[in-house]
Amino acid sequence: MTTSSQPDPAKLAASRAAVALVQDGMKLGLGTGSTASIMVEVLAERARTEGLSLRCAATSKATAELAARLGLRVESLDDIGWLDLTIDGADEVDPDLSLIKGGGGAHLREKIVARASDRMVVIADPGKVVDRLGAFHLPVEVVPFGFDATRVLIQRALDGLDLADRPVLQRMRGDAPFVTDEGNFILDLSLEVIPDAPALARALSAIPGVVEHGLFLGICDLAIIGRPDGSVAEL
Ligand code: ABF
Repeated sequence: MTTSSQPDPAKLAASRAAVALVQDGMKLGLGTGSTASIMVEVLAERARTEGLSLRCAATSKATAELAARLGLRVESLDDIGWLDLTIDGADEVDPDLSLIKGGGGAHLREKIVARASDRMVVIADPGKVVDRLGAFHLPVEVVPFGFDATRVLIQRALDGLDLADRPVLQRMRGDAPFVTDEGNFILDLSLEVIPDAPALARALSAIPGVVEHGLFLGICDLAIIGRPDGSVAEL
């Protein structure tokens, strides 16, 4: 590992177990976030020591830079075409492998990469496992044009789903709006609990100004949960 500080042991355990699924010649999707960064370090070390030939598509500029700096071959998703396996973090994982992602603001690229993969594996620490999604805010990426109108339409959609009056807050970075890699804004929906995730996903996707929401339903194939003692559990 090249990180100066010691990596979180639970995230490291999940990363090692996920990287063990990688085979020579694979085309990989690399996630974003602190857990995915640890995984990229583990992957780069394994690729180096075993001489693996891998092609990688990154879900963010930050991950692309990290992976390239560690010697992994990073290409655009379009150049690679289709991926064998994507490994990514999550903000919440429920027992059905439904996810909330996007706390890092990269869920649009993360979803595109995950859907362009034969297999999507989530790596997480035990704090990410929930019975029901919703305690973590749900990120929604929206285009800047008509931003206020889009926010009103999102609020109305929530009203129709027994989620009235939940805060819909623009994500900020300091005094300025947070801007995604695609040049869009993020609205964070503070829902507490999501009674019907498929209905919410449909309602959000039907709003023109919404680019993508952070609900990943039916996308994740396996979740590897690392424990602080270095063991892992699979969902
Ligand atoms: C990405 O990074 C996101 O979709 C998710 O929001 C976040 C998880 O970050 P971390 O691993 O730092 O908790 O995977």
